[in-house]
Amino acid sequence: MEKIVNGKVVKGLGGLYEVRCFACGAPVRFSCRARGVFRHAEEKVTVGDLVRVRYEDGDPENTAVISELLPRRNCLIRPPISNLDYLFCVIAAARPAPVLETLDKLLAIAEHNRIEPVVIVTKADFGEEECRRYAAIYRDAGIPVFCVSSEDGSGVEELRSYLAANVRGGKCAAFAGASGVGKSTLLNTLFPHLKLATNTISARIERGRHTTRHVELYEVGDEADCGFLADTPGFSMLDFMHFDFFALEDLFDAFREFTPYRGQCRFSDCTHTGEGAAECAIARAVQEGRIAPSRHESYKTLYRILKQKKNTY
Ligand SMILES: Nc1nc2c(ncn2[C@@H]2O[C@H](COP(=O)(O)OP(=O)(O)OP(=O)(O)O)[C@@H](O)[C@H]2O)c(=O)[nH]1
Ligand SMILES: [Mg+2]
Ligand SMILES: [Zn+2]
Repeated sequence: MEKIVNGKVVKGLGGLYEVRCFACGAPVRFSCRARGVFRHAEEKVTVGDLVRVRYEDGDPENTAVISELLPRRNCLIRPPISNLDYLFCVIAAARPAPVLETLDKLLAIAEHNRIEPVVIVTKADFGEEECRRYAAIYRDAGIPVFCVSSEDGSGVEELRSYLAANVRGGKCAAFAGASGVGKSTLLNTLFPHLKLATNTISARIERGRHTTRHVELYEVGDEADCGFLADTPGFSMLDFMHFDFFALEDLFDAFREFTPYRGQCRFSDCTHTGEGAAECAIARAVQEGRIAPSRHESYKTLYRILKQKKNTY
């Protein structure tokens, strides 16, 4: 007899998906392919997707297929994952040196998709001073920040408590950021049973070696009330010119600390890209230390790219 159950895609490699099912009997995880209807790009099954799995009772191993993709709340391009509640944006205090512009782009993508952003500064043992400086920028912006070290364990318990309180009850989160910042190492520190592969960073270029190659969701917390947490491959840039993360019109709202100043500039069509504190409430806030200069720089860079894109296409 044919059966249909709902599940969550926790891994996808070479067209083979692992689906964790909720309301099913004996088999809790299915390994299956998607039915032909999903061949269109926009219909491609992604880790984090909620799907329906169809199988023949008695032979689920050989007959299970993903027969339907259920509506998504959000779907990111980089890292490729759907239905996120939290995005943990990971930078290292040093080695590799953080690129705040890339971090700000990632945070903006999370905001735009209504995913709660959290910043993690790893390798605190490499520089407490740097840690504090980066943490201040994001805390002042109203984003939760954790400074941790997998080397000496500092900050790990605090992050573990945050995860236990928030990433539960089916909630879904991902660690994202540049290669070598220590995403997999930190997941291993928090959840030793995961035993994820990690690698040293290149001494010559002080960058990671792209050790993690696929997105995978792991069940964390109490079994009866678990959440899902993904490790993802590192990336070095977010190309707003060639990927449609969001449009120029969405930019302002993607910087949460800007929104209290909405409508307070002298001209209603202010682009907030100038330095004139008399005209622009954002420029004034930067000058008076209420918005971090680096955040305004990232905004201006994104403004330029999205404006050029709008004029080109
Ligand atoms: N000193 C120090 N080293 C760390 C810390 N966390 C990670 N590392 C080291 O950083 C290197 C890279 O760590 P990974 O966990 O593989 O980095 P990743 O972010 O998963 O990298 P990709 O999978 O390539 O995206 C390893 O040599 C780790 O031992 C830390 O808190 N302190
Ligand atoms: Mg990794
Ligand atoms: Zn302005």
